[in-house]
Amino acid sequence: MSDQLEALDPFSEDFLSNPHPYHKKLLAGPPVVRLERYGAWAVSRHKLVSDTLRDWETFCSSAGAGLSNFHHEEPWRTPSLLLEADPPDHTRVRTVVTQLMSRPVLAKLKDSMAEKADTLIDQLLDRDQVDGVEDLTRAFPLQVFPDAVGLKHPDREMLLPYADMAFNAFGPRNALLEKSMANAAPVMEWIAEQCQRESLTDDGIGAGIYAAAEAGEIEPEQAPLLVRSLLTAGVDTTIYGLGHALHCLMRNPDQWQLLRDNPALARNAFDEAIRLESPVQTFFRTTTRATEIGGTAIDADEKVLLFLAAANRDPRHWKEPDRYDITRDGRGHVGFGAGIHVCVGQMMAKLEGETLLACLARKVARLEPTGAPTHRLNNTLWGLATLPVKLIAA
Ligand code: QZP
Repeated sequence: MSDQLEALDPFSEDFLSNPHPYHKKLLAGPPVVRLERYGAWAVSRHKLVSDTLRDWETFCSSAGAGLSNFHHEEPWRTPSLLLEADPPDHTRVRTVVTQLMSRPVLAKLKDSMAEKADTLIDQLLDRDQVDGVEDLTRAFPLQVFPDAVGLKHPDREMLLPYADMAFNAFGPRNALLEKSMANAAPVMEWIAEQCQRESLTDDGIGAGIYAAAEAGEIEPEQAPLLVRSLLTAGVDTTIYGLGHALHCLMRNPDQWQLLRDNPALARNAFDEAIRLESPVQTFFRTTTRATEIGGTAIDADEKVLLFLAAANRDPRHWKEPDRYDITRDGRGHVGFGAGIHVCVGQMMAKLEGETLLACLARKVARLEPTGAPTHRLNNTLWGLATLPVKLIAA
């Protein structure tokens, strides 16, 4: 059993296209598994994943949050000031971004977001051919998040191939990564341009980052890199999460009915989809010193792969872990990470989720599947490419 686990390739097509049976095997196995082919350690149990994420002094991020160890390998892009940094460097920039994603900022976005959801859903009601992903769960974040950042450019599609590259790049140099990087140069150039002050409106989160630089809270050259963080991490993650939420509601008519009866459950319905399907399946930390996890000794400068998705279904922690239950108390799930690097945009993501699902609950009587969904493979992200559906108006 343990030998089998050591031969696992969590970045193979086989694993990525149907991860849950593998997560079950990992959860039933020893607390830590040596992944021979990658020379990394893998952790899946909820307690160990959560504890590891919180111990940033032993499990650092500055050597990269992917398989590649920045102490030994050149990063594919300038490292992120947020994700790929440790205190004290991390702390200053994180504080600025936290404030720009806080409750008062989100409160101001709420009404316009709800209007955009309204308009979008009205266009789809009773249409025969709707792709739940393309027309709804991709279209919505692709509009509202860049709007919140203040991106002037009207065409946001380029954000998708960029995110595909970034999230594949946390894994090994396999065919998935090669394919997404095939046309990297123009995409990277476009992104870099959108991160400049001139590409941003005066009233968005991006302008807020530049204002923080003017106020001396961060260095001027850090501003475009922080905008880059928002554009990298803020769109595709939510797209995958919303796709899962819609799919979960389609597969669980009882939960859809609960949501229709009480649209106030929309926020939890979204968060529960994040727990159950975990759009961000995995990422890595690097040991700063010799340590142990669950009794297994681990040297310094080793990569540790954290299976967020497995932890989110660990039966040691969750009752009926495989059940989609929109009334569940999901606190403690690690779908947004945990500790000092916990998703800084999670309130924004939840606002988007709450807004779209509540609007659906009010306007749609039934979600009728009209074909089989397809998955989109990525070394880090798990989600749908297409989801044929008919939205029967209420
Ligand atoms: C990606 C960045 C799940 C995380 C690995 C998502 C993520 C967070 C931050 C950045 C990129 O700062 O570029």
